[in-house]
Amino acid sequence: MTHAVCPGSFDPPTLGHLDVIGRAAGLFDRVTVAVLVNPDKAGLFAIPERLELLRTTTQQWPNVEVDSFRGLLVDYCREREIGAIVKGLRAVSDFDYELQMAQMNHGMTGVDTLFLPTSPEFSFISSSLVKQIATYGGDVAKLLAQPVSEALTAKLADRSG
Ligand code: COD
Repeated sequence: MTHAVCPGSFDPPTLGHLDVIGRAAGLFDRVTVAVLVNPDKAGLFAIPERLELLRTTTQQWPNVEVDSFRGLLVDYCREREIGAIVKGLRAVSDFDYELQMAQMNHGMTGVDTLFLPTSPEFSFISSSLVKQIATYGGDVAKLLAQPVSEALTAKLADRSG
């Protein structure tokens, strides 16, 4: 059985993330979406909220599961016998850093990284830009799945109220 991981911060998950996850689900028997627990970065959404949003928005793919991890991604892969890391590539600017991480991860444990080129309609989307635009009242509903868009609106209303 082929098993891949789609790792990330997912704060919050965007349509770009979901595009990569869905395409990975078509390529592998099993896909784990793994949210990094970063003790140095609180983020806008708490980890359980991100997990819940990912579970809700990936339920159309029965071979996708959602989890969180701490520490090194390669250790997580080794413990769960995950053979591949799947990443989306948005632009050349992503590539330099992603290549370095892929080579480092392969050098440490032999786990390979597969890059899926972003679908053009999602290439400009990032969680950080979505948060920035939404914070200043911009409309980001087209960049997010509906449950994520609603959660973001509620979160920002909570914070300002
Ligand atoms: N279109 C396509 N793909 C996208 C888009 C989009 N619009 N937006 C994001 N993506 C993809 C990217 O491939 C990205 O890698 C992934 O989704 C997740 O994106 P983010 O922004 O949620 O997550 P990042 O980039 O903050 O996540 C970084 C990791 C958590 C994957 C990385 O830091 C990591 O593996 N950390 C664990 C510690 C570790 O092992 N460190 C050593 C590394 S060598």
